Amino acid sequence: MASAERTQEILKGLREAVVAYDEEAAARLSKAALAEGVSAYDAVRQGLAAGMEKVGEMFAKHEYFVPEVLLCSDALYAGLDILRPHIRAGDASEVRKQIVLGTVEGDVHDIGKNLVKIMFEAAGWLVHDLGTDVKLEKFAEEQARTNADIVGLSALMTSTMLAMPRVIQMIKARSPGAAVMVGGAPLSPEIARQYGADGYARNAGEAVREAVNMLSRLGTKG
Ligand code: B12
Repeated sequence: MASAERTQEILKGLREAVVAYDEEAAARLSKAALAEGVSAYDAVRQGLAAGMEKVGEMFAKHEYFVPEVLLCSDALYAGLDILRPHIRAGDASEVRKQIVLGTVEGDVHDIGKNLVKIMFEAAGWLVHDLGTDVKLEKFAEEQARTNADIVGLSALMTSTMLAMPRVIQMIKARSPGAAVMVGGAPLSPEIARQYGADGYARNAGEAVREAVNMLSRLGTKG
């Protein structure tokens, strides 16, 4: 069992490895976490995911650009692949929640959607990723098939985001209890409300927190 100081050292190292897009260090420290008895869940949440949140902030401040963000996510995945099999159900209330995620029809932008996916996976959620250019009815079908708690819709264009209200209606008609969250650069909290979405998050760093808040606000699940 690692001492408190050693645990903090490993968690800090994991955060720094993601920010420095150092895949080798992320993998090495993830193995060290397991070998020394640091909880895999803490290593993901307080290590890798916290590092990725920092990367999101750096992206927002134009300190990092898309290529760096992608390299950081490679480092995050290098660690996540090692730690994920060791996360035990019940480690946290978020574990085993499910989200259907995709970019709406006509839109092929997926860098942001993939970052959102990473953050949910890092928090232990099961993500059903439908990819990009997703046929509108597919979101409701997949939600009904999986009984996912949330459907997350992404759009990066002012033209494609216009389909969101229809998608939300289709989901609600089929499963009134399912919550819908929207995101993407042209969206805003006001547009999300107008569209009938239950939640909105500005970036991947805020998405999981907002999803958890949304579910407890709605009181349907979670
Ligand atoms: C990279 C990029 C591309 C790449 C996409 C590669 C890929 N695999 O994604 C390529 C080259 C393919 C591309 C193509 C096109 N693009 Co483009 N593209 C961009 C660019 C430069 C960056 C987008 C990006 O990845 N940002 C980085 C990520 C991290 O940020 P993000 O996507 O906003 O995601 C964050 C949040 O929005 C949020 N989020 C995102 N989704 C979700 C979902 C949920 C549920 C939640 C909670 C949160 C959330 O969290 C994310 C992470 O923090 C933008 C310009 C810009 N600065 O935004 C233009 C841009 C989006 N593209 C644009 C256009 C017009 C096009 C094309 C039509 C160009 C053309 N003429 O061919 C095609 C469209 C093809 C299509 N049918 O979709 C326009 C859209 C204009 C508009 N307002 O409608 C933009 C804004 C450029 C511009 N200024 O004109 N593009």
